Amino acid sequence: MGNKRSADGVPQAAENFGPKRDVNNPVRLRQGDALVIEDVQNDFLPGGSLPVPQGDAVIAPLNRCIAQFRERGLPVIATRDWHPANHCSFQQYGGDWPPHCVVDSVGAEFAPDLQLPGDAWVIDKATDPDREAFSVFAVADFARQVRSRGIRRLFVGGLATEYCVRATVLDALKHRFRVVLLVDAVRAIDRQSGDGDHAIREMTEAGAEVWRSEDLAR
Ligand code: VGL
Ligand code: ZN
Repeated sequence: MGNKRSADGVPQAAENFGPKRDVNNPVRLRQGDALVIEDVQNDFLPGGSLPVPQGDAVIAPLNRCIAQFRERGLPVIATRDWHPANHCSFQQYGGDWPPHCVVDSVGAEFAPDLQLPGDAWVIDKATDPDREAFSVFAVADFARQVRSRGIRRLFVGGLATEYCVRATVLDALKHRFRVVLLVDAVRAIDRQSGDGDHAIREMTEAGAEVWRSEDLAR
């Protein structure tokens, strides 16, 4: 038994913790906004080595967001889980996971259907064999670089809700960025039923706003 889902598979917590959606009051993108796409890589999709259930469902909403950010000349940041073959998070090296997203493998490539712009800012993380790093803020200098580009608000989607998305969102808030969680553009591994919804609750309690991709003003 999985936990409860709305018909379109969007995490149930979205209904409980999201804003009261008002079609007359959509989120307006502005200077200082950036889109952050977490780890939409083949290994996290159905058929990959660490598949997130319905992981491929994030691609369509993310493509809509990419188009909107592009139209306004706003930056798109895409992260990659980018592990050496002997990474400590792999079971054979004492970690929790099957090997996944190994540097330069097909599994580590971005999903082919993800319409990343040519000038997307690609950030590799968890590249050190001895250190797990879910958050993109674990990458040296990331916060300073983002801030130096005038970015103050991050719209975050991708995989997986309770690992990389959660860690990145909580770190972003600690670094005093505003954060919008794109709730229809995330999916959870849910090793324990409810992990994803619990993570959404933690993110909102820490100060993230929750919106859906279609709530971005046209
Ligand atoms: C992730 C588990 C292991 C993630 C990465 O991107 O959320 N999860 N490595
Ligand atoms: Zn990983």
